[in-house]
Amino acid sequence: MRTLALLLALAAACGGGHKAKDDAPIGGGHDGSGGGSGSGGCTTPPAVPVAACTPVSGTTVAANKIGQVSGGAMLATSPPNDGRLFVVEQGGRIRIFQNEQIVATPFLDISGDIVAGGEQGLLGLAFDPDYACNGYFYVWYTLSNADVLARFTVSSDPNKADAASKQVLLSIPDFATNHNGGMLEFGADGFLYIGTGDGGGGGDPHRNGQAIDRTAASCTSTQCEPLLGKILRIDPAHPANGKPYGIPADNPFANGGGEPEIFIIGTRNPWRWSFDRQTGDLWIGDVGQDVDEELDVLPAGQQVGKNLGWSMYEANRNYGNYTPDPNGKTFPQLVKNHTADGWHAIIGGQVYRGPCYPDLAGKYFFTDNTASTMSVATYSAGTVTSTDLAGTWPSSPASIHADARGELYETTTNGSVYHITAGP
Ligand SMILES: [Ca+2]
Ligand SMILES: [Ca+2]
Repeated sequence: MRTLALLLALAAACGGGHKAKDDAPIGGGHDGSGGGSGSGGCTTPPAVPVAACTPVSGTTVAANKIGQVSGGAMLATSPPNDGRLFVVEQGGRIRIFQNEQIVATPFLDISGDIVAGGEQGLLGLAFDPDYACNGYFYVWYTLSNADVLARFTVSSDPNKADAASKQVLLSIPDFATNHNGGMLEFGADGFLYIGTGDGGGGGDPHRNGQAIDRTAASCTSTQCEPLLGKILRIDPAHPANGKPYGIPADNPFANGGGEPEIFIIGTRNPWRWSFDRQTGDLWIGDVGQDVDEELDVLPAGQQVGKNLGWSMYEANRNYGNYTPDPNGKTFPQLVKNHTADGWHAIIGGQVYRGPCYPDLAGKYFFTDNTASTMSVATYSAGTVTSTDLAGTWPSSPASIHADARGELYETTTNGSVYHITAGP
């Protein structure tokens, strides 16, 4: 399975989050999320307006380091329309960059309340589509035996969260330290999407990837957990039926047949993924087992209930846990091989939709935790075309993700934060 270096490298890798609204299609009103269930009529301006930039032409890409945090930098993201960049430290703190300068005092510090190290820690962050009005943000972190989704609220100081405001929305039992998911993002529908890993160990020993129904005979072992190995979707703005969130009406099992939070089935460790803010297409980097890393693209309108195959398939290959049945499975758009390509843990990214480098528009940037490439892909008519850019790029990447504007930032497991830029 994976090398020690890889494990150390990224909790991300094997293991396995979201941000909220800032990922939603940009046209939607709140920086991302568009209009969904949560977005009422919030008209409060953001705490810090977004910085303007003079557009620069050209497609010569660079990674411009803007700063450093402590430990692993898991993700960079922003509240809707807000000029600040929030960086997730694996150890449990969230740091703010303003005008690409780090703010001395952490926004949040929950390092005493989580388990971090290896693939564990504070792994994901998403801001509510109505953050400017309600101050809600969502984090994903690990305990020794669970993966937790919690909501916090900002304090009266816009650069400080209220650490006492924590409300746990989900706590999913998890039997192993690796494969903990961690990407969170609000869609244009206003719902919160949550990526979970298969729990870990290796080879999906409890067959969580394909498990959908807790009461099914195939899921009666004590460590079968159908909410693992999935992308979940919930409605935090409308709690219902005794849960601190609602279930979107068109979730595949909203009316039975499986766990109602499930949205996409059969992921191994979808560590980093995002929506294209312009098209609504969902780009998922799902970390592979022994042979292949995979990139899945689910076009807008073709996402509900899709089954990405794990652990019946690793990418396009029969993994061996089941009699293979391609019926109803969605196979990857792009595969990177451990031997031929030197990829060992794909780091999903985001489609560039920012204002500063217009010639990058529509290009998806992604990488691999071991190969440390700068890879660029486009999607058209069901086909992904990709290339690895020449040059030396940041080592041990953990994420590539957008701020409120759609500018892309790369973070690494050694704590570096880079703005992806372009020029002639
Ligand atoms: Ca785990
Ligand atoms: Ca797959």
